[in-house]
Amino acid sequence: MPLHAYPADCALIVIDVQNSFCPGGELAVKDGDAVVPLINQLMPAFQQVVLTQDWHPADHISFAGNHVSKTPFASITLPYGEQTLWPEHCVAGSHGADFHAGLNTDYAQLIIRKGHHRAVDSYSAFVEADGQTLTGLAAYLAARGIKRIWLVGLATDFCVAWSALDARKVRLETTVITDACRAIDLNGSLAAATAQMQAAGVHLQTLGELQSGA
Ligand code: VGL
Ligand code: ZN
Repeated sequence: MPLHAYPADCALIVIDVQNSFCPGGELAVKDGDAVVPLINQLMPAFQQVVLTQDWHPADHISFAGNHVSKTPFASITLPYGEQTLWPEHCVAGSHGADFHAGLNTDYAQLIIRKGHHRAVDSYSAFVEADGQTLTGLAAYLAARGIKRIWLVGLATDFCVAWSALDARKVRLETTVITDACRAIDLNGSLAAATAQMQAAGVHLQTLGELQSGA
Protein backbone atom coordinates (compact mmCIF):
# COMPACT_ATOMS: atom_id res chain seq x y z
CA MET A 1 0.00 0.00 0.00
CA PRO A 2 1.55 3.32 -1.03
CA LEU A 3 2.69 5.91 1.49
CA HIS A 4 -0.19 8.17 2.58
CA ALA A 5 -2.62 6.43 0.24
CA TYR A 6 -5.46 7.51 2.50
CA PRO A 7 -6.55 11.19 2.44
CA ALA A 8 -6.08 13.51 5.41
CA ASP A 9 -9.60 12.90 6.77
CA CYS A 10 -8.83 9.22 7.43
CA ALA A 11 -7.27 7.69 10.54
CA LEU A 12 -6.07 4.24 11.48
CA ILE A 13 -6.91 3.33 15.08
CA VAL A 14 -4.82 0.47 16.45
CA ILE A 15 -6.53 -1.09 19.45
CA ASP A 16 -4.59 -2.68 22.34
CA VAL A 17 -1.82 -4.59 20.55
CA GLN A 18 -0.23 -5.32 23.93
CA ASN A 19 1.64 -8.23 25.43
CA SER A 20 -1.21 -9.22 27.78
CA PHE A 21 -3.40 -10.02 24.76
CA CYS A 22 -0.72 -11.86 22.78
CA PRO A 23 0.40 -15.50 23.19
CA GLY A 24 2.09 -15.85 26.59
CA GLY A 25 0.10 -12.94 28.01
CA GLU A 26 -2.28 -13.05 30.96
CA LEU A 27 -5.37 -12.63 28.75
CA ALA A 28 -3.96 -14.08 25.55
CA VAL A 29 -6.13 -13.89 22.46
CA LYS A 30 -5.56 -16.82 20.11
CA ASP A 31 -3.05 -15.74 17.45
CA GLY A 32 -3.21 -12.19 18.80
CA ASP A 33 0.31 -11.49 17.57
CA ALA A 34 -0.69 -12.42 14.00
CA VAL A 35 -2.15 -8.93 13.55
CA VAL A 36 1.23 -7.22 14.00
CA PRO A 37 2.67 -7.59 10.46
CA LEU A 38 -0.63 -6.56 8.86
CA ILE A 39 -0.88 -3.45 11.04
CA ASN A 40 2.76 -2.53 10.39
CA GLN A 41 2.01 -2.77 6.68
CA LEU A 42 -1.08 -0.55 6.97
CA MET A 43 0.27 2.27 9.14
CA PRO A 44 2.36 4.13 6.52
CA ALA A 45 -0.71 4.35 4.26
CA PHE A 46 -2.39 6.67 6.79
CA GLN A 47 -1.53 10.27 7.61
CA GLN A 48 -3.13 9.86 11.04
CA VAL A 49 -2.41 6.90 13.28
CA VAL A 50 -3.71 6.50 16.83
CA LEU A 51 -2.70 3.69 19.16
CA THR A 52 -4.61 2.64 22.26
CA GLN A 53 -3.42 0.88 25.39
CA ASP A 54 -5.55 -0.88 27.96
CA TRP A 55 -4.03 0.62 31.12
CA HIS A 56 -5.38 -0.59 34.46
CA PRO A 57 -4.40 0.04 38.09
CA ALA A 58 -3.57 -3.20 39.97
CA ASP A 59 -6.77 -2.84 42.02
CA HIS A 60 -8.99 -2.48 38.95
CA ILE A 61 -12.61 -3.52 39.27
CA SER A 62 -12.45 -5.71 36.12
CA PHE A 63 -9.91 -8.09 37.67
CA ALA A 64 -11.48 -11.26 39.12
CA GLY A 65 -8.77 -11.36 41.79
CA ASN A 66 -10.04 -8.09 43.25
CA HIS A 67 -13.41 -9.67 44.15
CA VAL A 68 -14.15 -12.25 46.84
CA SER A 69 -14.69 -15.76 45.40
CA LYS A 70 -14.80 -14.72 41.77
CA THR A 71 -13.05 -16.43 38.91
CA PRO A 72 -12.06 -14.95 35.54
CA PHE A 73 -14.79 -14.79 32.87
CA ALA A 74 -17.60 -14.63 35.43
CA SER A 75 -19.94 -11.67 35.19
CA ILE A 76 -20.95 -9.22 37.93
CA THR A 77 -23.37 -6.31 38.07
CA LEU A 78 -21.88 -2.88 38.65
CA PRO A 79 -23.63 0.51 38.87
CA TYR A 80 -23.06 0.97 35.10
CA GLY A 81 -24.20 -2.53 34.12
CA GLU A 82 -22.82 -6.02 33.55
CA GLN A 83 -19.07 -6.39 33.84
CA THR A 84 -17.11 -9.45 32.76
CA LEU A 85 -14.30 -10.27 35.17
CA TRP A 86 -10.89 -10.87 33.62
CA PRO A 87 -7.56 -12.23 34.72
CA GLU A 88 -5.27 -9.41 35.78
CA HIS A 89 -3.96 -7.83 32.55
CA CYS A 90 -2.39 -4.62 31.22
CA VAL A 91 -1.44 -3.28 34.64
CA ALA A 92 -0.09 0.24 34.08
CA GLY A 93 3.66 0.15 33.58
CA SER A 94 3.90 -3.65 33.46
CA HIS A 95 5.34 -5.77 30.66
CA GLY A 96 1.82 -6.93 29.83
CA ALA A 97 0.77 -3.35 29.21
CA ASP A 98 3.63 -2.68 26.78
CA PHE A 99 2.95 -2.80 23.07
CA HIS A 100 3.95 -6.04 21.36
CA ALA A 101 7.67 -5.64 20.65
CA GLY A 102 7.10 -6.17 16.91
CA LEU A 103 4.56 -3.36 16.56
CA ASN A 104 5.99 -0.31 14.81
CA THR A 105 4.83 2.58 16.99
CA ASP A 106 6.75 5.28 15.09
CA TYR A 107 3.79 6.32 12.91
CA ALA A 108 1.51 7.11 15.85
CA GLN A 109 0.66 10.74 16.57
CA LEU A 110 -1.44 9.86 19.62
CA ILE A 111 -1.56 7.11 22.23
CA ILE A 112 -4.80 6.86 24.19
CA ARG A 113 -4.69 5.01 27.51
CA LYS A 114 -8.00 3.74 28.84
CA GLY A 115 -9.29 1.78 31.80
CA HIS A 116 -7.23 3.76 34.29
CA HIS A 117 -10.17 4.61 36.58
CA ARG A 118 -10.31 1.92 39.27
CA ALA A 119 -14.10 1.59 39.36
CA VAL A 120 -14.90 1.81 35.64
CA ASP A 121 -13.73 -0.39 32.78
CA SER A 122 -13.24 0.98 29.27
CA TYR A 123 -13.31 -1.37 26.31
CA SER A 124 -14.07 1.56 24.03
CA ALA A 125 -11.37 4.00 22.97
CA PHE A 126 -14.03 6.76 23.01
CA VAL A 127 -16.21 6.38 26.13
CA GLU A 128 -15.68 4.50 29.39
CA ALA A 129 -18.09 1.73 30.40
CA ASP A 130 -20.18 4.17 32.47
CA GLY A 131 -21.32 5.48 29.09
CA GLN A 132 -20.37 9.02 30.11
CA THR A 133 -16.68 9.56 30.76
CA LEU A 134 -14.98 10.55 27.52
CA THR A 135 -11.39 9.62 26.66
CA GLY A 136 -11.03 12.68 24.42
CA LEU A 137 -10.55 10.65 21.24
CA ALA A 138 -13.69 11.92 19.49
CA ALA A 139 -12.70 15.54 20.14
CA TYR A 140 -9.15 14.87 18.97
CA LEU A 141 -10.34 13.31 15.71
CA ALA A 142 -12.84 16.14 15.15
CA ALA A 143 -10.13 18.75 15.78
CA ARG A 144 -7.99 17.11 13.11
CA GLY A 145 -10.80 16.92 10.58
CA ILE A 146 -11.02 13.13 10.66
CA LYS A 147 -14.27 11.80 9.21
CA ARG A 148 -13.40 8.16 8.49
CA ILE A 149 -11.62 5.59 10.63
CA TRP A 150 -10.27 2.09 10.15
CA LEU A 151 -9.97 -0.10 13.24
CA VAL A 152 -7.52 -2.95 13.78
CA GLY A 153 -6.15 -4.83 16.81
CA LEU A 154 -7.38 -6.74 19.86
CA ALA A 155 -9.87 -7.96 20.68
CA THR A 156 -12.45 -7.90 17.86
CA ASP A 157 -15.40 -8.67 20.13
CA PHE A 158 -14.50 -6.34 23.01
CA CYS A 159 -12.29 -3.30 22.58
CA VAL A 160 -12.45 -3.16 18.78
CA ALA A 161 -16.23 -3.66 18.64
CA TRP A 162 -17.03 -1.23 21.45
CA SER A 163 -14.79 1.38 19.83
CA ALA A 164 -16.45 0.83 16.45
CA LEU A 165 -19.95 1.20 17.96
CA ASP A 166 -18.99 4.42 19.75
CA ALA A 167 -17.36 5.74 16.57
CA ARG A 168 -20.70 5.34 14.78
CA LYS A 169 -22.41 7.27 17.60
CA VAL A 170 -20.24 10.27 16.76
CA ARG A 171 -20.96 9.74 13.06
CA LEU A 172 -17.55 8.59 11.95
CA GLU A 173 -17.55 6.36 8.88
CA THR A 174 -16.10 3.22 10.41
CA THR A 175 -14.45 0.12 8.97
CA VAL A 176 -13.10 -2.83 10.94
CA ILE A 177 -10.37 -4.70 9.07
CA THR A 178 -11.33 -8.14 10.25
CA ASP A 179 -8.17 -10.07 9.49
CA ALA A 180 -6.08 -7.43 11.27
CA CYS A 181 -8.07 -8.24 14.45
CA ARG A 182 -8.42 -11.34 16.63
CA ALA A 183 -11.28 -12.19 19.03
CA ILE A 184 -11.59 -13.53 22.57
CA ASP A 185 -14.94 -15.16 21.63
CA LEU A 186 -16.42 -15.69 25.08
CA ASN A 187 -19.93 -17.27 25.05
CA GLY A 188 -20.65 -16.27 21.47
CA SER A 189 -19.33 -12.74 21.92
CA LEU A 190 -17.79 -12.59 18.45
CA ALA A 191 -21.06 -13.37 16.65
CA ALA A 192 -22.95 -10.93 18.90
CA ALA A 193 -20.41 -8.15 18.37
CA THR A 194 -20.39 -8.74 14.61
CA ALA A 195 -24.18 -8.48 14.44
CA GLN A 196 -24.16 -5.30 16.53
CA MET A 197 -21.50 -3.72 14.35
CA GLN A 198 -23.37 -4.59 11.16
CA ALA A 199 -26.60 -3.17 12.59
CA ALA A 200 -24.78 0.06 13.45
CA GLY A 201 -23.43 0.45 9.91
CA VAL A 202 -19.84 -0.52 10.64
CA HIS A 203 -18.14 -1.83 7.49
CA LEU A 204 -16.35 -5.14 7.94
CA GLN A 205 -13.61 -5.77 5.39
CA THR A 206 -10.52 -7.89 4.99
CA LEU A 207 -7.21 -6.28 4.13
CA GLY A 208 -7.39 -8.01 0.73
CA GLU A 209 -10.82 -6.51 0.00
CA LEU A 210 -9.54 -3.10 1.04
CA GLN A 211 -6.49 -3.32 -1.20
CA SER A 212 -8.49 -4.49 -4.20
CA GLY A 213 -10.96 -1.63 -3.66
CA ALA A 214 -13.86 -4.02 -2.98
C1 VGL B 1 -9.97 -6.09 26.34
C2 VGL B 1 -10.98 -7.46 27.88
C3 VGL B 1 -10.51 -6.68 28.91
C4 VGL B 1 -9.69 -5.78 24.90
C5 VGL B 1 -9.51 -5.30 27.36
O1 VGL B 1 -8.68 -5.11 24.61
O2 VGL B 1 -10.47 -6.26 24.03
N1 VGL B 1 -10.72 -7.15 26.62
N2 VGL B 1 -9.78 -5.59 28.64
ZN1 ZN C 1 -8.86 -4.51 30.22
